[in-house]
Amino acid sequence: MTQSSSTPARPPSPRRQWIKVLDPDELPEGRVKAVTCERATVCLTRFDGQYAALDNRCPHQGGPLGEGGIENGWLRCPWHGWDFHPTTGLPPGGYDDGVATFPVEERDDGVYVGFPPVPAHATTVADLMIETMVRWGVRHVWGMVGHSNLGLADAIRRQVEGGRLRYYGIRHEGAASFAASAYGKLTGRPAACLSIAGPGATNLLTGLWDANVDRSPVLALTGQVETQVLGPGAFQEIDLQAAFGKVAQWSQPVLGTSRHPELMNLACKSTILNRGVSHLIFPDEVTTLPTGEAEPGGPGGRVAAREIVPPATALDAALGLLREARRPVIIAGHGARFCMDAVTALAEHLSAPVLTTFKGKGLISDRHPLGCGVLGRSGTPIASWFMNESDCLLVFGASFSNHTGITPKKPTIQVDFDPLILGKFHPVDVPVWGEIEVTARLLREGLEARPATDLSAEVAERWTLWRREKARRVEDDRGRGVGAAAVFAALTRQVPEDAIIAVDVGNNTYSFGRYFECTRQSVLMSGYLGSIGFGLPAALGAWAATQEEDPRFHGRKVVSVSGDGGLGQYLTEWTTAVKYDMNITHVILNNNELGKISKEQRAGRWEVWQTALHNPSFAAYSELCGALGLRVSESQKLDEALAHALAHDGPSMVEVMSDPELI
Ligand SMILES: Cc1ncc(C[n+]2csc(CCOP(=O)(O)OP(=O)(O)O)c2C)c(N)n1
Ligand code: FES
Ligand SMILES: [Mg+2]
Repeated sequence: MTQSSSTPARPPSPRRQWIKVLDPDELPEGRVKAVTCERATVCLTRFDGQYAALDNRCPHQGGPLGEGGIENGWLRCPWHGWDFHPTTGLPPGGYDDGVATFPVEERDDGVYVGFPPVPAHATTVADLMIETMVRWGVRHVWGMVGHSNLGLADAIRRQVEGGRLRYYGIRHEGAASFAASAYGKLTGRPAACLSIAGPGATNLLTGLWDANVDRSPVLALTGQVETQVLGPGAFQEIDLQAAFGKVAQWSQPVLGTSRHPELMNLACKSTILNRGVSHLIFPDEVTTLPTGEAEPGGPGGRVAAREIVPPATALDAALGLLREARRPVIIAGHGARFCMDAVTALAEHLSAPVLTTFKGKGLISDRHPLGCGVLGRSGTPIASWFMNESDCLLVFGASFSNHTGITPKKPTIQVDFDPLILGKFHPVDVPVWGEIEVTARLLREGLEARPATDLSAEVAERWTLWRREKARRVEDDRGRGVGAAAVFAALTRQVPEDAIIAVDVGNNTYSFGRYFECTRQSVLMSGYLGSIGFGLPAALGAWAATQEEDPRFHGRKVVSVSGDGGLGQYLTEWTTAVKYDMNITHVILNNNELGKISKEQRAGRWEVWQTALHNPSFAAYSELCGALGLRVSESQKLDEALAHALAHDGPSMVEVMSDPELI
């Protein structure tokens, strides 16, 4: 029969794909088995000599029928015991709303199921929002996939497979947020971390607080229970907006009726401009809703240039103070990280020594004729000497923490992009609200160059004294392990000049601040939060930046340093470094104790209590994970081991058996 021209042609019915699911007699009579093909999972049954294939999802709550059993002639769901006929899928009682079935054929070589074709993917809310995130420049996500974020994870997977995003599955969500925070500190650009609802989300909190207090841009993407059960306290439901309310400067749930790209636009804009945490909450079912014709968002026209010029009055006051000063010094904090060319040019113009905060360690080379190293508790006597001898402090991007101890007793000019930081802890003579690079340039243009004074000779003289003292400490040996001065002297010799170094917290880190001499390295730390455990996950974050094209980071070596207490917090992340073949060298100072706490207990006249640690051999652990592991017990062996580990192509760990007293 021919079709009449007036009847529209019916679209050809989609062809099933016949796939072999069982060998002959693989499934005994009366048994069931789940098989997944073409993204469909079927529950195969053999009952009364007949094979059948039922949809594996129980219509009640999605229970896996293939994990159930046949009893008294009924297939029973393992979750709440609903019954279905093992071959027709129909429920008892003559109802017809059972489980869907798939056609089955018994052939000579086994049992085949006719699977329906996989429907074409329709863009979802999650697809649209993740694409928007990528358009804003987010290149990396660290996280753990799970029940309440699978729609979101699928959207991330699509971007990863398109080569526009990288994803790293970590072992604890705390490592995901630390990695993202470290990436933000290093690059100034946001990265994302992903978790499920409830415990995954709460695990993110420490790293997010790290980002919050150190002003690092981080996007937190958390799953949430379905909106239908939100409120009364469903499984893994916590009030995420309340839990993240203080740590995220922007936090919003994504609803079915939201303007989805716009929410992501605002999350990204806010994390970049406020340099803090933005948080999006994705109820499970919302992520997979179709989006129709909606277009993804992006940064075009949403972010203004930020090179703001300080007010003329503030600039004039700063110029006046600097013209009078005989010995001005510059103090650079983490906030000056991306503006050091301009700050250093100003320092050279004025022949002003440059000190840094601990978080700013390395912003000027310790080999620069005006570089004086770190000021404060983890600092050098060079920096404190020049602060005390100066008659004017010019401070860029520092927050005046106790740890740094910038004196309130000297005339001070403070420059920052955030007006709330200006004069935060004590009044300053000239607070200058402006972008640091612009302000440093304007100051240089407004000031006469100072003839090269003998200050650089004085800087060199102070370094000679300090290096002499450090050399004496390198020789210290009580026969109870390697001293920190020797470790960091060897690291100074061995670590590449442009390495990225993530440090931790504890005596090991204070010693790093004092003894390690920077050239062009970038140093990352958990500054205001001071969280032990930061070092290794931060290295995961820094390594991601080295995989980008950006010449500022591309191909640089990543080194992390921690104590045994700190590394213990995220030890399993070493398997993450192995899984993604990250070229990271981790140096652990193993002194078998929470050394900094023992010291505090002694200093406070407490009993030294509960600071001893029971450790594995970290070098052996590293080998067990599939990485290089080296152990050093004598300072003479440090250089060789470090050189070997640093040259290793892949993750390597150097465990230095350390004397807790030689710090
Ligand atoms: C998450 C967290 N818990 C506790 C502390 C308190 N704390 C500071 S240093 C330290 C000891 C660190 O020990 P270790 O990593 O072995 O370094 P060490 O001082 O021995 O070099 C502790 C527990 C902290 N800063 N962060
Ligand atoms: S999910 Fe099957 S009975 Fe509840
Ligand atoms: Mg220790």
